[in-house]
Amino acid sequence: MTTRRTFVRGLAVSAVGAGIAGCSSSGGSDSGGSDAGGSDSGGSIETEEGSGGDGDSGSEFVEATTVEMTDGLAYEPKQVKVEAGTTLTFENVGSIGHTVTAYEDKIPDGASYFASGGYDSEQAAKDAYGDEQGGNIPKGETYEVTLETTGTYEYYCIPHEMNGMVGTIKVV
Ligand SMILES: [Cu+2]
Repeated sequence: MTTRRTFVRGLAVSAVGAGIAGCSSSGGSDSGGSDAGGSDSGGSIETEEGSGGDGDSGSEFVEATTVEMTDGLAYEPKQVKVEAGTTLTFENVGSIGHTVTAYEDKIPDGASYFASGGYDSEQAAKDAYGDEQGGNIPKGETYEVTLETTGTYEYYCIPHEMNGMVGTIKVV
């Protein structure tokens, strides 16, 4: 028991650290901006707009069918990639309750809305959580969602959004 708990906590801590490192490295690119200025003015912007697929940035997305929710207030992996029609399972491996709540304006056009508790809108999910913790996924419980529409979905944990508990699913 003790060993397992230590292991889980260690994972959570390292994931948070990675997240922070990721943020600060992208934000910190200003400091190195002096050498980037000259060479970047070429066609790189046109290329990005033209392709639109974003397939090259896939290295940040992990192929997985299970996302763990931890006491470190994080989804692991934070960025997950699945094939359309795959069932994705969110599992609470810690003791603190969480939700999986899609941002209604950050899912692909035409995609079905999803939220733990089965709510059909973000507002309904937020209201239900505020009223009676509707949609809460307690310790040891899971929530499953099957996404059919390709594209990128962003979601969050209602009680821990302010702690950075957000995630992204890319359906391909
Ligand atoms: Cu949470």
